[in-house]
Amino acid sequence: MAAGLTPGVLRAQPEASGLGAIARQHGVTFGAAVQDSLLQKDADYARAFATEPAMLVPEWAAKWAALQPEEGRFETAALDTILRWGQAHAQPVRGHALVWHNSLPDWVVAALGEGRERALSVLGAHLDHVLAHTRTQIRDWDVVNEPIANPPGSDEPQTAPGDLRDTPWLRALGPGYVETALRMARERDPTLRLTLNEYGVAEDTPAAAEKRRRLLALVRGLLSRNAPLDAVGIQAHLQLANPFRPEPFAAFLGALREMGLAVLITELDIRESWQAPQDLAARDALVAERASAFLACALGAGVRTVLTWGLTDKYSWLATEPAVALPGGRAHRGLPLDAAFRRKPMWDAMARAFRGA
Ligand code: 9MR
Repeated sequence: MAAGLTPGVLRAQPEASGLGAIARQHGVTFGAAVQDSLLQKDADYARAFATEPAMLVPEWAAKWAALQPEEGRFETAALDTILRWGQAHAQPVRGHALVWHNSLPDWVVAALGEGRERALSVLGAHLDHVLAHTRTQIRDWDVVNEPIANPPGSDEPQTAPGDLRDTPWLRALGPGYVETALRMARERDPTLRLTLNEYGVAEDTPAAAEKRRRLLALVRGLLSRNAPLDAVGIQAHLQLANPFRPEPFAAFLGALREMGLAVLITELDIRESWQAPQDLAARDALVAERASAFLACALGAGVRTVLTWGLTDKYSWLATEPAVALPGGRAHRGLPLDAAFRRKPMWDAMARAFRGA
């Protein structure tokens, strides 16, 4: 210890290490979703991304509409910005997302309506180009995102019957589309980690319990047919309005791990409820408390990779997406840094959780 400094004084120094460095010391990888344009436009944003994460995932730049807006015209400049940043900062990049019903350009939706052969050829061409382009740097992709249908009682329940979400992919290729996409990815890159990513499976609600059951059934079926699947991503867009209880979530994570799969937390953020207290400290304490409970459970069940969906409240989809915004001009405080890039109690809660991992 430096002469003349008591431990109390040392503790009072602001912590220089980011969450990524803290997590790494305890065998955990912490990452965050990033927007390429902001890295170039906002120096505070760039500083936060240089300091905090040890892994990146593009919030937009690796989606279909970003990568192939017109058939055969591939646009990788935005993704390349993130890949270059990742290389410069020793932050590996994971890919999100190859097969999804959202952020699909109209031409893909139209092509998927033109029959199975056309759908397979469009998917194959996308995988050929994208996986070749990212091969040396992206070693983990969300191959299929959000395949499970929302059960009754969800925010956006699906009316069509079945465990799988009704999407252009399902309509074009049938329920085997998840397996087909995984096999096509494996054929193109035998050592790529293939991940299925899903939301709405973390909380203690009947809808989440049913969605967990559906996801486990899908995964069991895939593995029983020897489909190539390495990992499951749990998005974890948590809501304080929903209860969280560790037991059912830990049992679900345990079931996935017993099947030999890695489990990642891929998109953590925490939405407040309409009834949230007005007082900022009280609001932040509730968010931090949920982050603690959730991460203690996930890390205790063997999760070793945790990504938040952004770093700062300033640019969070919780602020920009009208469907999830809070009334009265209040902004959600669901990420580790506030809108002025200051560390919040959620940051402290995450650091503590990583230290306890
Ligand atoms: O945060 C993302 C937002 O900026 C995009 O407009 C939107 C559509 O591409 O996707 C948001 O990210 C979503 C992610 O890709 C999948 N899980 C839910 C995320 C929040 O909606």
